[in-house]
Amino acid sequence: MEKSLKQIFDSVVKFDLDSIHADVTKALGEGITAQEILNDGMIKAMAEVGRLFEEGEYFVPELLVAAMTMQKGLDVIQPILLQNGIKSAGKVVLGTVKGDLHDVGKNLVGMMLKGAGFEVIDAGVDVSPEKFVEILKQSADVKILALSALLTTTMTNMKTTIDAVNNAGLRRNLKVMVGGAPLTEGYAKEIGADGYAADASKAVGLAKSLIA
Ligand code: B1M
Repeated sequence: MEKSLKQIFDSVVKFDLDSIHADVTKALGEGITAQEILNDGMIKAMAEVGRLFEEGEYFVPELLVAAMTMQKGLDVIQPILLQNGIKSAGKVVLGTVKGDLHDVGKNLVGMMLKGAGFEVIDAGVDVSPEKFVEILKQSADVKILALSALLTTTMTNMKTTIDAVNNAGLRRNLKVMVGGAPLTEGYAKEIGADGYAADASKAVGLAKSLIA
């Protein structure tokens, strides 16, 4: 791994909130691309943080500060990810489902969608099915509802959300896409989603294909 990428990796794993901004800026200055910084620096680091948590070396507070560190790093590359934005490919409502507080992946998906020209309404985290329905009722022309879940215990709330949206009669011109670490293509089909994406860049391809 290149030295600057290793530095970014280390800063996220050791949640060095003070140096991550400078680390990412330095790497960009050296010609390392935003994609490389994201995939080989920050996302790899979060996988390592997850491993340390599973092994009992890290606890919830460490997870939290690592996520804050990654978010701070993402803020630096955000303008680059947004650069290619062509105005409105379509409106997307994006949120993490009820009971789930994980938002780094959701934010990344939102950033990439914006970069691809989508207008993104961020519903936040721990969003109940009723809240999603309310937001969809209030926002005209939403083409896609994008749901994120990181926990096996909350992914079931994607189905509850989809059912609530269907029952409210909002599905006619609306596609639903889902994503998040515990999900699979098969699960997405089972719960009645129109598509599943494994990562943020695949989410962009999927969103484009859903409204094509
Ligand atoms: Co949590 N947590 N966490 N955590 N946490 C995981 C998810 C876990 C895998 C860790 C582990 O055990 N290895 C585990 C889940 C186990 C499971 O259910 N299978 C876990 C657990 C158990 C928990 C708690 C229950 C811990 C506890 O309290 N005992 C608790 C639950 C709280 C809650 O939500 N109710 C909890 C809490 C937290 C924090 C709040 C402290 C913090 C999140 C802070 C925040 O998000 N602001 C946190 C963190 C940081 C993690 C890990 C370490 C990192 C998550 C992350 O940000 N990844 C995570 C372990 C891991 O992922 N390796 C873990 C980086 C991010 C870029 O990736 O979010 O996967 P990700 O998003 C990807 C894809 O999944 C996909 O694209 C993204 C980019 O490529 N994607 C989509 C995501 N959403 C998408 C939507 C799409 C398409 C693609 O379309 C709509």
